[in-house]
Amino acid sequence: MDFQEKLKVLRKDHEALLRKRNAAIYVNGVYERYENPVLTAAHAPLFWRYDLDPETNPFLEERFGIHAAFNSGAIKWGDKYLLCVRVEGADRKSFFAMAESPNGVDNFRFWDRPVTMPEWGEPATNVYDMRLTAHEDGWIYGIFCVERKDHDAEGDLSAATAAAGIARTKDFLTWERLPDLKSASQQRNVCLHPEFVDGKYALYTRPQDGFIDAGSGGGIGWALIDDITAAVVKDEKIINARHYHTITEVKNGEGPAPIKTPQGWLHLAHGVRGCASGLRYVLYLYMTALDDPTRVIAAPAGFFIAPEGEEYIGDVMNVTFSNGWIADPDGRVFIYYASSDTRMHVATSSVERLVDYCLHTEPDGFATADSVRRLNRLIDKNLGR
Ligand code: BGC
Ligand code: BMA
Repeated sequence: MDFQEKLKVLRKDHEALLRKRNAAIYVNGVYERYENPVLTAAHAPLFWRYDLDPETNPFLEERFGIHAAFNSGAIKWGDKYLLCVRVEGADRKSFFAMAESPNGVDNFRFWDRPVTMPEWGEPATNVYDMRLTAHEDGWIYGIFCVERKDHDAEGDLSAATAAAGIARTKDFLTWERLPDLKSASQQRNVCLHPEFVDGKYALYTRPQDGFIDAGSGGGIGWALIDDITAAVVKDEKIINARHYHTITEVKNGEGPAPIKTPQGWLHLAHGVRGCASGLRYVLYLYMTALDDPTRVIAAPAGFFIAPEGEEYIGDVMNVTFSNGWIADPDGRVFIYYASSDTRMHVATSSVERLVDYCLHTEPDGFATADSVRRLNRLIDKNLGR
């Protein structure tokens, strides 16, 4: 095949992938999964990957390898479902790129260019996992992890530091970069609460001892910020703690900004435990009070979404991670989650169903006997029906 014929085939296959319809799969009444991932590396435009000039690329080779499309922030923008995707190149650097869909479950397309994120301070080695928040101040904020080499750890090439980068936009094309969050500890999973609390900005944080270890960092934290253009964590309190022998034993972190419901703030988070095969990342839900977003009012036991089938497999195995969801005005909820640091999926539900799940799934009793008691209560109710 000559260059032009090969290119025609590539374009045809790419277009077919982008237009592929997605169908819901029944899971457990709480949410639906979908047949296909919503975004993969293969969705990246051909003009990002190939030099399309036969003079300079006679073999039609890829010149810029795209390796993964995962951990995406999400927001409804007019009638479009927008994702701010963590795209990772073959060179292990990730960057942000916007993608949009007309219906939230398929036909996602990347915008022509990735986000050019202005730098702040020492240029980042890597950026990832943006949480988008439409704040009541009128801006859309993106808070993301900024990774830089740890210059204090001489000789250790993997030593890094994680800080929360803060940027804001009104159109997702131009971003105003604000100073990174100042915090006594490293921060990887920071998310802005959508409303002012006591007249201040409020952040979900995740204090940690080192780059990887949460260590004494007890869980998901909360901090009030006087000035978002010079954000400093002064007091940080843990609102959602980690526990021994649960899905959050090693680490946990807030996902996207919580959804406001009549019964309370609905939160999506990830929990991590360690096992022989490495770290296992699963997703869970909890709720906090409307009049005090730091007071937990529901904490259903166990995971809400965990890897299944091909989701187990990828660059970093056994991971489901989410930093984006969208609640439509009609109550439908689109939960965007990534599997194994490789691809994006969607699960759908409704505010009503998710709140019902939170309020009627019993909390963890932290011991096996309690689990059996809970199970027997359900069996008592059901037997003879
Ligand atoms: C990776 C992240 C990961 C972090 C901690 C970073 O270098 O890019 O995906 O969460 O390390 O393991
Ligand atoms: C983390 C996250 C994600 C990633 C996960 C698994 O610490 O911040 O970027 O999905 O590790 O590698």
